[in-house]
Amino acid sequence: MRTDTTTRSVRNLGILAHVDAGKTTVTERFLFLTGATHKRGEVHDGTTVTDFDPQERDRGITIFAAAVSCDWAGHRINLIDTPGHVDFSDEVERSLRVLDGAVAVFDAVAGVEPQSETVWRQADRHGVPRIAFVNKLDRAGAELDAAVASIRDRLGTVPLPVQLPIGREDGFTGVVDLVRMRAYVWADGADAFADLPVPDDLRDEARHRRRRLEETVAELHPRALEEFCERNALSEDVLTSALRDLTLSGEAVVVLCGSAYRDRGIEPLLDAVVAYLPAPSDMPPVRGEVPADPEAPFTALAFKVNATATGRMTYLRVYAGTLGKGDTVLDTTAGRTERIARILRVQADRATEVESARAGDIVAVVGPKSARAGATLCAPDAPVVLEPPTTADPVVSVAVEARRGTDTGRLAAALARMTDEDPSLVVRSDPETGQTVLSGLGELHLEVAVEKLRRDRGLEVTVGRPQVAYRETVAKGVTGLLHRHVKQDGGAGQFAHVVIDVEPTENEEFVFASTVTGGRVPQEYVRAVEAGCRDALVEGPLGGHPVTGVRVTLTDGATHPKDSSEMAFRTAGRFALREALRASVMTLLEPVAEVTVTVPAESVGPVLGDLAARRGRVTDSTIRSGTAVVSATVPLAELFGYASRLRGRTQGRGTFTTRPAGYEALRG
Ligand SMILES: Nc1nc2c(ncn2[C@@H]2O[C@H](COP(=O)(O)OP(=O)(O)OP(=O)(O)O)[C@@H](O)[C@H]2O)c(=O)[nH]1
Ligand SMILES: [Mg+2]
Repeated sequence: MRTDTTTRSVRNLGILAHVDAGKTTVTERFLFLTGATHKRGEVHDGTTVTDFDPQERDRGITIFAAAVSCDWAGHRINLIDTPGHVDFSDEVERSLRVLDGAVAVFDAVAGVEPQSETVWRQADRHGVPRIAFVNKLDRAGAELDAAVASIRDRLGTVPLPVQLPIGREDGFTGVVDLVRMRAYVWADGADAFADLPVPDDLRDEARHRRRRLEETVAELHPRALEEFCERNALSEDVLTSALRDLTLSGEAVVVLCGSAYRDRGIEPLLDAVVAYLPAPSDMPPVRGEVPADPEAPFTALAFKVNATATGRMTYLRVYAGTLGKGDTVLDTTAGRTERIARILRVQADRATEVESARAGDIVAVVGPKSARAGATLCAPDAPVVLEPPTTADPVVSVAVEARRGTDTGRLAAALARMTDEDPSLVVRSDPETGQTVLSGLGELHLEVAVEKLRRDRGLEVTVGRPQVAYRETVAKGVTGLLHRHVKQDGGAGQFAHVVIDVEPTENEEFVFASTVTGGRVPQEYVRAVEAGCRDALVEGPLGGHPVTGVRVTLTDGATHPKDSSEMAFRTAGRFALREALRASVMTLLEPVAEVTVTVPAESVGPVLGDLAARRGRVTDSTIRSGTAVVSATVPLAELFGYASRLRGRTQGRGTFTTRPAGYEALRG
């Protein structure tokens, strides 16, 4: 394959982290230092480029993934600043699907936090190579070594620190680069950092750490090992290329450090992005699908849809080929062709029009009217379907209603558009009450959605109390349940007999097996029974909730030479499982969350009492230098309103984070 210089010099990366670690601030500094912007915005002033939504500015958090680009050292960096709050992890998932690499940002005081671990695992699943940036080294209590240890212990990876901080906390002024063995110092008020020899008092420590870095790299990398054995040291060249290889293979993670807020350590981080993270052409062809070749047929994945005042923007990651303005493309997901009216290079809330986009690019297009997030757009004569990003199941719902009856239609349209933009939001109408129910990933997710209806669409809505999504599972099953489906309705009769066993499974999945012998039930009917069982799982006997964690075994059955059909067996399967579930001992499951509460030590008593009252189970509790950290699993239903309650009990000094922890039997 020929080398394409354009594709080689692109870096598509995401900035990932726990809430508040400093992703948006790092992004802002990238834009400033590369000359893409002319002033530094601050999150607390509501002036950053990527947190441009009014709600983001008010709340001081990122809610929507924002795409920006900048140029550094002859490379084009397309980057996506992602939200850290757990309720928006679907936004992170969609971004990860189209990225080639990531910078994981950590707080130097807290180290690896719950959501850092979640996004790390997400990136693992997508095979996205990453480098780590330990931020906020200027804060009191910041400790690079402790953060590195938590990366090793909690993320189970091999951290490779390539820098040594100069100065501590407020006196943190720079870093020693252990690859080049130079010191970079950022003086207050200076335009650029000084590139200096390693200071005398750090020379021994720097040599010692360089040695450890070389040893670790040599253990993991055959060519480095060869040189290390020959020369008892690694050259800068071999070390750099080994660090790149180890990053791409995910065997180890390069760790840099700094303070984004104080503008320290950002230029070396940009250098590391270029040096270690992959170009589109370095990645396995879209994880096995199409090679990153601009001459190949056009193939792109829509990962974000945004309905703006100027029209519907569809964000694309182009994997192969070249897209020109005016081209017609096929949306294989929806099965329709769309014309590309405009191609835009996006800078957060601004965009410049371009004539074309090629393999490796991230752009937005105007024209497609129906492509949803996750759709594949491709050349009409070379149809492909790329794997869409997965969407998490909603766990919290609220009933929404337009305050003015005349707004009902507008509300429905606005909700439909919102679920197009964010597939983790689901709208349905409650069959019993007729109410419109909006479901999402958490209380904040829904609060933001409702606020968006108010602000962007001027809709006044009444919102019901949040409810959690329950599930049902089998505690004790039944064996030998026989269902006879025989129906004579004028035409051809329907005949199907099935016998099933039902048991609980270990995890939450549905397992189906057949032990029928002697061809008593032909294979196509067995498949029909399985489909019928899946139909029955939609509504359990306890309260009509989805059923999980069931193993169904088809043990026997009977057919009729004339009157059997797949349809008859599917219906029989559905009724058989429905009856079997009614006869089984069923358990109601509710979503639970892992909660980590950080409070002043003197408030720990009331906080523990409150968690117990919320049916929480404390799993860990530590007190260190006046601060208590309590971990607990708590039913999600009990966490509504917890934020304000905690603030009240701790005079505003308590904070907490949550992380979904699956489903558990309803706690008494
Ligand atoms: N002391 C200190 N504060 C920082 C640093 N970097 C960021 N902050 C502050 O930390 C807060 C959170 O920073 P953000 O950049 O919004 O963090 P984020 O990771 O984008 O947060 P979310 O998008 O909401 O998950 C802001 O008040 C920043 O000013 C740093 O290096 N040192
Ligand atoms: Mg942010």
